[in-house]
Amino acid sequence: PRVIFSGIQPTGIPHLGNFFGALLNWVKLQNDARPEDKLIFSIVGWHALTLPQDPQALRTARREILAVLLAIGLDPRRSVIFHQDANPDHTELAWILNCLTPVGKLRRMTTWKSKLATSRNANDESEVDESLLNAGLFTYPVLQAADILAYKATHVPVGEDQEQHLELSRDLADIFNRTFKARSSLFPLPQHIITPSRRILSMRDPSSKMSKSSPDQNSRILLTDSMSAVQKKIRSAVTDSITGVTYDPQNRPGAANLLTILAACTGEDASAVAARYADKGHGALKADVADAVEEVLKGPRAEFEKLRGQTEYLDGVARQGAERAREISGETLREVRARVGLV
Ligand code: AQP
Repeated sequence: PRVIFSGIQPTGIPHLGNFFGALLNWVKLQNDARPEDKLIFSIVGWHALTLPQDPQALRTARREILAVLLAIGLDPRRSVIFHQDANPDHTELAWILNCLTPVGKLRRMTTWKSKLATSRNANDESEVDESLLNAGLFTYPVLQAADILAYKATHVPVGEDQEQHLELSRDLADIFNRTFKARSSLFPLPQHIITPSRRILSMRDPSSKMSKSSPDQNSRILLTDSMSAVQKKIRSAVTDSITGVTYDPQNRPGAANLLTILAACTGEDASAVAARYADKGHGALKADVADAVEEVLKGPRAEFEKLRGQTEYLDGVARQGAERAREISGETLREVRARVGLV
């Protein structure tokens, strides 16, 4: 049987990028799973802390994101849905894995390198300055490995950008298995399930991805946005001044992004969608994208509105999810402690 694990950070309400890049696939995996498969989905609060978070905003995001996960169709009777920060097994395992992780491996992570590249010495701009970055950001991939290995996950649905982190999870599983040999290996090596959809870009700046934490509200379409907000954001999406519509992500990223979104909504291929708009303008494309997005969002939005005020129900789902998560990870951690010599 498969054990599927994935996570999302409570850094704000999920947007269309999160939906097509991750969440929609979680729901599909859940609905297509065999009865013996385990599905574990985590809201990873400890990961969010690697960047500065306003405590009040974090509290709200934590609750709202749970409501969004339920609203899009994750079912707490079928999937374990829980807050990472309600299960200390993750941090305990992360510590043990930290002690097996070569620093050099973490320095080679592209996510770390790109953070480093933007962190410049105030006196000498040509020099990167590590002292401006926190250690959590550096060991983030180890915590991610702990998230996965605590449940002995076999399959992890992630975007291509996360492939290197998953590779590290496999390495750490292998290092642990070899360092603490017993009759059998403790950890299976987790495989990825690459999410089929393309990356969704910012509506305001198509050179960057759509992101929860961009300061520009109009750059992202939230899963809970009203119909008029969706229409407004799509109408004002940055495209180009070339006549006609073609799918050319390299030279026309804004228009390509709209085609990607439309294709994701209808389950088609972006170039096939583009062919239908060859003789039309951006205006017609935008109107259809807005309609298609509305069609996708209206169900989840209504469900979210219903759920968001049901604090007791949401707290109950979170509590039960954490209990079920701890049952599974608790078993792993007992084995880990025994192998390491901490009993
Ligand atoms: N623009 C995107 N297009 C496709 N997939 C995306 N994901 C994020 N942005 C896009 C996928 O969403 C999942 C959950 O992501 P996360 O919570 O770990 O956040 P992130 O990847 O760092 O990006 P966000 O959601 O925009 O948040 P912030 O701004 O806080 O960094 C992942 O599977 C991710 O690939």
